[in-house]
Amino acid sequence: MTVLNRFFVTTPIYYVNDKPHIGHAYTSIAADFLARFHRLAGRDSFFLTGTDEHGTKIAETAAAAGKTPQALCDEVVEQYRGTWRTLGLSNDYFVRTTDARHVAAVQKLLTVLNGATAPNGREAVYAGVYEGLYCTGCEKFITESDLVDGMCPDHKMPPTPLKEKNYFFRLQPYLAILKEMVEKNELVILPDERRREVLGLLTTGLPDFSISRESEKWGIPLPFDPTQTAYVWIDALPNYISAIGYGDDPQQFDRWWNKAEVVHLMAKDILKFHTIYWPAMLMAAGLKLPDRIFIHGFFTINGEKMGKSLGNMIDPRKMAEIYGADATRYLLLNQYPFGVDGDVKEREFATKYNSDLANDLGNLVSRVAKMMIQYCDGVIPAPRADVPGQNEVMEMAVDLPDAVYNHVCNFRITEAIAGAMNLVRATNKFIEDAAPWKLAKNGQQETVGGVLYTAGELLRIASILLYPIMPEKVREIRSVFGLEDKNLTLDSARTWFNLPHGNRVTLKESIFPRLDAKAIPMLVPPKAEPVTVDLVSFDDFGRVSLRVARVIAAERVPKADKLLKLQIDLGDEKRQIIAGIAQQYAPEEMIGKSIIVVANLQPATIRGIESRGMLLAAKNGGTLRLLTVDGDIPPGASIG
Ligand code: ME8
Repeated sequence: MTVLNRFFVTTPIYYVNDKPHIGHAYTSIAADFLARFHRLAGRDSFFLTGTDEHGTKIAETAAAAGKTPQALCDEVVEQYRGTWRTLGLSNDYFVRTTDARHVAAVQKLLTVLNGATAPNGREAVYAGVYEGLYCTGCEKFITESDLVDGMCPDHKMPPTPLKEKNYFFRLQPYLAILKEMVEKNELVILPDERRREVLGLLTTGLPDFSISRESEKWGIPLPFDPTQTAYVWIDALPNYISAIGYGDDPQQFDRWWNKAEVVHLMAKDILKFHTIYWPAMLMAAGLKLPDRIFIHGFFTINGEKMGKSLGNMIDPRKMAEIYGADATRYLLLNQYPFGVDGDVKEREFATKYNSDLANDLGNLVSRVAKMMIQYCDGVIPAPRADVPGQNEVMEMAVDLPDAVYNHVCNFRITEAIAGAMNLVRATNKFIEDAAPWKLAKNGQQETVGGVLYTAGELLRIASILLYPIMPEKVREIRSVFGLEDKNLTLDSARTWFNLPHGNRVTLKESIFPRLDAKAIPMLVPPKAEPVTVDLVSFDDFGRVSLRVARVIAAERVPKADKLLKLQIDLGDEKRQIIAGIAQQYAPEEMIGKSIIVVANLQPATIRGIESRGMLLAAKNGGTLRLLTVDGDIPPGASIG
């Protein structure tokens, strides 16, 4: 394969039925990493992302929220844009399928497809009737055999039966051609496991697919039959060409589609659309195919599929509030090798942050800077040839930029980052071994300078290699040593003794402050422990008197940090109870609340104070919430 000096990378365009989660962020950060790295290497790069805004899923979500689909899209798209800004994405364009530019390009493509002839001599697009089960969650037809207990296994909802006129794309005649292209790696599908999966699909054969819907109105009308709406996938896939001028800018389109290496990134959930439907559509339209399609891993959270209903979707912006944007990028892309499915364990974020970023990288920066300030009057010292250990560490570093870039070119993102971090660790070891503090004690001032220069030089090289994953932090690191952005290039990482001696060193604060893992709020709440109970009879339950009580006064119990003493009104009497809620509720918050108490509990003495009754609360791990009564129920009312 000839490597074109232009690189065009895309993410899927994400559905706007909900705000982004770390699965979306994972693909987007990976694309950003690749685009930034290729730019470092001098490749002209274009990074595209955006949102998928048409179709039944969006229309239904909008209706449920009492909004027009466009209003919902306009709202959620800002969540995406905001999140990508927070995470420092350097996308060159953001495509929305509701943009007039995109709509015009899709209509142009549909017109071309409608006039196209398939390789078997028949028309590529034809009208027919579709009858089947439609899952709105997947935005696709599914078969009876896909269902589990009558529901779509991915979306846990029953599909809708549909029978309507549709236009179809004649896929059959393209399958053999596509298979040959995949076999010959003219269309590269990675990793190999996914390539084999695609070859399997191409061998067993797939039916023609429908490209329009009669029943859905939220979408792009077919130019040759406006009673029909383009199927959401037929509308979405062409974003990859509409965004670079397919409809309106032939020069730009030629530059980024025909004369660039085109790479699509995604997870396995949308493999078939990208590796079969999209290439077949492109062939029918007489357009070039993408060059490489990379299917990265799909991940679960603490062993479960991420989903709104499970309440385990991690918001990347919340993650960035805790760890910082660049560390979030680092932590997400380092969860497991790019291309391999895995489980995200939130507890490991803090451990990895502290070990890799606070200890290895952050400490290295402060160490080198502090020693330059202490031993070299706050300026970068001059290099020296006779520094102990220098040759060994230089040998490791000399080929590293190319080795790391080779990983990048082959989507081995995790290995690329590990390569840069190994240089950080090797630099730490070099300093430990050379022990400049000992040399300083022995009066070997010039060698101290030489050691620190080499350490700074290694750090400079590491900073370039780490820039694509942590752009802002790397800028901070480089500003400590007065390094200029214009030298953020792979060539500069390949060139030795580029650290300008004489530069002033300024260390303000720690680049990656250590985090106290225990103090970090969990983004995914722990699951409620399963509660096992013995069955009780109706009569047993009837013996418990549950009543509404109003809190009249509340105070803390001295020397008991969990207890509150409450005076309560039970309608016909006033009582005192002791409750273990002081860590969750302040005394003043309690006053006036209508709570539920077990009124006929035997009195007890707690810390020498009498308690006559017990209030009810829901507990989950360390979280505790009172049961209260909503509305106008007077104190004393019984609960049944
Ligand atoms: O499918 N692990 O949009 P979408 C890893 N609009 N990546 C994940 C992930 C997870 N658990 N969850 C989501 C659509 N992703 C269509 C695409 S493109 C022409 C139209 C990432 O919002 C991953 O990239 O459901 C996946 O393929 C994509 O989000 C699906 O995003």
